[in-house]
Amino acid sequence: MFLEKLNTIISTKKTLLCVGLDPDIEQIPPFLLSKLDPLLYFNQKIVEATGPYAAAYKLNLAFYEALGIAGWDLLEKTLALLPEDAVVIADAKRADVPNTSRKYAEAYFKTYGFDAVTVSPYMGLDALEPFLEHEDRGIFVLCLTSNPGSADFQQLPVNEDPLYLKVAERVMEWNFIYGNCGLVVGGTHFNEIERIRSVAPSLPFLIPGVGAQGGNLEWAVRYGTDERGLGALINASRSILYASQDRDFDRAAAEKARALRDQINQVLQAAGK
Ligand code: NUP
Repeated sequence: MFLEKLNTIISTKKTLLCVGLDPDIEQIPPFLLSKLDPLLYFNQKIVEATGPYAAAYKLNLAFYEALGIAGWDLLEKTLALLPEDAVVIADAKRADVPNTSRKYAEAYFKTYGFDAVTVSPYMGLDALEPFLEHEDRGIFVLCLTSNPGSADFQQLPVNEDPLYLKVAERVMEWNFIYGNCGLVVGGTHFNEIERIRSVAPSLPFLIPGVGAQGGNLEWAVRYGTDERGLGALINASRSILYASQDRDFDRAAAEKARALRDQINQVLQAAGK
C-alpha cells in the first residue's frame, strides 16, 4: 500500500524531503550544454547526489512534455535512474471524465510505473475514481495550492468554510473507501496547513513551495506531518536543482538537500515528533 511504503521509507531514511526533478535547459549549468544529452546527464547527477536525503522524487510532467518526443524519452530514462528506496510522484494535476481519467491512470501507473500522481478535485469523485481504483498507488488531490491564485477559488467561502477545507473533508471520506488518498497543500500558507491537518489527520500531505517560493518550513513540517511525524513530503525543486551554476552543481545540490533534510528533522525534534 502506498502510505505504508511512504512511511517505511520516511522512517528508515529519516527524511521527509521530496526532490522535484523539474529540469530546464535554460536553468542548468551552462557547461552541461556540450554534453550529448544535457538534461539526462543533469537528472542523473542530481539523483546520484540527492539519493541519500530523498524520501521521494516528484517529476513535474510539464518539464518533460514541453520537449516533445525527447521529453518522453527523458522521462522514461530518468525513471530508470531513480532509487528503489524513494517514492516516485507524477506531478500531472490531471482528472477528466471517467473514460479519459482511466487512460491517464494507465499512463502514469502502468506505462510509466509511478507510485503516485497529483490530481485536481474540480471534476469530482467520478473523475478521480479511475485513479483511486489503483489501490496500491497514492493519489494526491490539490487542496490548497502554493500560488497567489489559490485565493481566486480555493479560499472562497462555501457554507462559511473555505472551499479548500471542503476538499479536505471530502478527500477524507473518499479515503475511507479507497485508503490511498493524500492532499497537496502549499507550504506558503502556514496558518491554513494547521486547519487542514485538523480535518484530515491521517492523510499524507505533499507540500511544495518551501524553497524558491518562500514558504515557511517550520509550519509546513510541524502541521504538515501527522501526529507521529510521518505522512508528509516537503518538496523543493529549483532551490536544490540550481544550487550552483558551476561544475560542482551536484555537490551543491547534495548540500542543499542534506541541509533541508536536517532542518526538517530539527523542527520535528523541537515539536516532539
Ligand atoms: O501548489 C502547488 N505548488 C507547486 O509549486 C502544487 C505543485 N504541484 N507545485 C509544484 O511543485 C510546481 O509545479 C513545481 O513542480 C514544484 C515547486 O517547485 P519549486 O518552487 O520548489 O521550484
